[in-house]
Amino acid sequence: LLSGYTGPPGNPQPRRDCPLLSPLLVGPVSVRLSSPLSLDEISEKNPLVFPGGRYSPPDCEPRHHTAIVVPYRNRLSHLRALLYHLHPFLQRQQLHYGIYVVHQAGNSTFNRAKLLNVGVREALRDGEWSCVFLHDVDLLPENDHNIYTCHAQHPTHLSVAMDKFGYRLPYPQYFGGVSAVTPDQYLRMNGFPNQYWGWGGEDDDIAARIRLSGMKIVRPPVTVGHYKMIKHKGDKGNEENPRRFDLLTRTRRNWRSDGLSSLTYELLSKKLEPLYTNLSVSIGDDP
Ligand code: UD2
Ligand code: MN
Repeated sequence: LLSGYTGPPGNPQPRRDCPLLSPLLVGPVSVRLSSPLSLDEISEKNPLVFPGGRYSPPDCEPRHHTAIVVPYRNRLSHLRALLYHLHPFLQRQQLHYGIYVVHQAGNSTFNRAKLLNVGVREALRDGEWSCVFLHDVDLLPENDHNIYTCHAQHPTHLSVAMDKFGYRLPYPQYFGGVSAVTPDQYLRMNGFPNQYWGWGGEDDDIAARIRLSGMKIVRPPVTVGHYKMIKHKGDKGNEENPRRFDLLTRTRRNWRSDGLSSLTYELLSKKLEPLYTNLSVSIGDDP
């Protein structure tokens, strides 16, 4: 090849792959727990984010394509803090990413795992993603070496060290907070349970599915997996689920029939907001 040859005239030069390790990473970051900024102000700070909360690095070909799915209802101040923090965080990681907020419409009992099923299915419809993150709205990562990508074989649990648990894993099978799956892993475990209405247990069910479908949980080092949880009280409509212990005894029997394979819902709207894609969804209620 002649040095300096840039291809036939008018043909854009194929872009260089992004480096294996982003040069933009800074390591530990301090997070502001509540953002005084409005969504408009956050948009102004993120001029390269496209409608729907999409981003792709401007100067290199991204190696990773990550959708972030956030189960959501009535937590606007947390959502603002998350978007304020996460957009620059993911941009420093040089990812191609998109943020999906799955909004449970109506006042029925909250169902985090079912919302996650909806979010994964709808995000994958967009055909861009090789990795899907399942992200509580109130968790802010404190170290950008905690890279938001998937492991090829096994589901990942990212929020291993949270302030609320004294920056330690509360128990070995813990899978709550922030985790990630590839589309293959998601299919293999038949997604997440649809039957956990109200607070608790659904994360342990997901961890059990991972084991039952022959996979394991991988994690970043504790020093890197630091998160702050914005302090909050329990939400109305998400009271402790008294049936969670009983349901958990049945995961082994139920995981193949309850999950992605039995998922039904009505997508009320899909709207490309400046900082995220809003999926408004009707998922029914605790029978
Ligand atoms: C823990 C887990 C969480 C989940 C939950 C039990 C951590 C850090 N997280 O969270 O992953 O397993 O226990 O269900 O340990 N949400 C709303 N609106 C509501 C209710 C919930 O948006 O009215 C969403 C929101 O994204 C929130 C998530 O659901 O972060 C989990 O609910 P939570 O924050 O009330 O529960 P928490 O902190 O005990
Ligand atoms: Mn929380």
